[in-house]
Amino acid sequence: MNVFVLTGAGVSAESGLATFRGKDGMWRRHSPFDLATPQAFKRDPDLVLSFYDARRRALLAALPNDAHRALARLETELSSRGITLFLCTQNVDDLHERAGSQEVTHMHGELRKARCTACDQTLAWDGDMPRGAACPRCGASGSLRPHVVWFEEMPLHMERIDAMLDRADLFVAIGTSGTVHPASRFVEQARAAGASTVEINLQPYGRGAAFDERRIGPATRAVPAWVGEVLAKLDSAGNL
Ligand code: BJW
Repeated sequence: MNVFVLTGAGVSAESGLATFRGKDGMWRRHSPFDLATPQAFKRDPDLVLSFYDARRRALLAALPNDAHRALARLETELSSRGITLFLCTQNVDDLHERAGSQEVTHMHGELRKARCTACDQTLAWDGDMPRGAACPRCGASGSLRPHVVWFEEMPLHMERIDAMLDRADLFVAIGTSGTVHPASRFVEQARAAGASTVEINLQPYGRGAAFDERRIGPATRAVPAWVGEVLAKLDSAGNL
């Protein structure tokens, strides 16, 4: 049995990290075309690096919440019963890992890493990113960028994600607006493979018809409640 969990910015909102498209979302205050495209980085690297420096500082001050912790517990409990939980996040934060999740697939990259555009190596990076600095691995100058996936770039780990969607028995989307391709199509792909589908969100997501079940509420309440029910069902029936 395989469980596929997709998380988005809403799972980290109650840890104090802004979402993108909500009322106080980042894309309400800034245009993604100025901050999250390869062209924006080429045009004004200082603006883009400043945006990511501020977000990295906010991330270092943030803590995982009860939703992150419930998903870490679910992974442990399922794994002890021989069930795989594949946790795929669109988030660039590391709050799932800090809550105890062991396997996290970051399809849009990781804020606490830098990548060299010359040698393609990634490096742990917790400070502000220097402007025009040389890559410590290959020495190329001005080649470091945040290890995040911008619009028009290919998300990471797609082969593995597709394989896990195709074998999912249960698909759960948590705190994502479902507006960004390719994550927006995951629910249909999992459903076509025969998975039951659940959405957990503060408000219903546009692709409602693709979900068998919807749970509306803040992630810190709705996710622990859903995890508790899944585990209780497993203990009584032995399957999901
Ligand atoms: C709560 C809550 C609480 C709040 N509890 N819930 C036209 C031009 C150019 C490109 C395109 C185009 N049309 C389509 C495209 C493709 C484009 C795309 O989809 N654009 C659309 C926006 C139109 N996609 C891409 O370019 C992607 N690449 C690509 O498609 O490559 C080709 C390809 C082909 C075939 C296969 C595979 C690929 C790349 C997308 C990269 C996205 N990058 C960003 C920035 C990452 C770095 C960073 O963090 O800065 O990723 S954009 C941003 O959106 C970020 C997020 O991961 C992503 C998704 O957002 P998310 O997580 O859903 O957040 P929100 O804010 O939208 O929603 C929050 C939700 O939480 C809401 O529903 C709330 O209700 C809820 N919520 N509080 C529970 N407490």
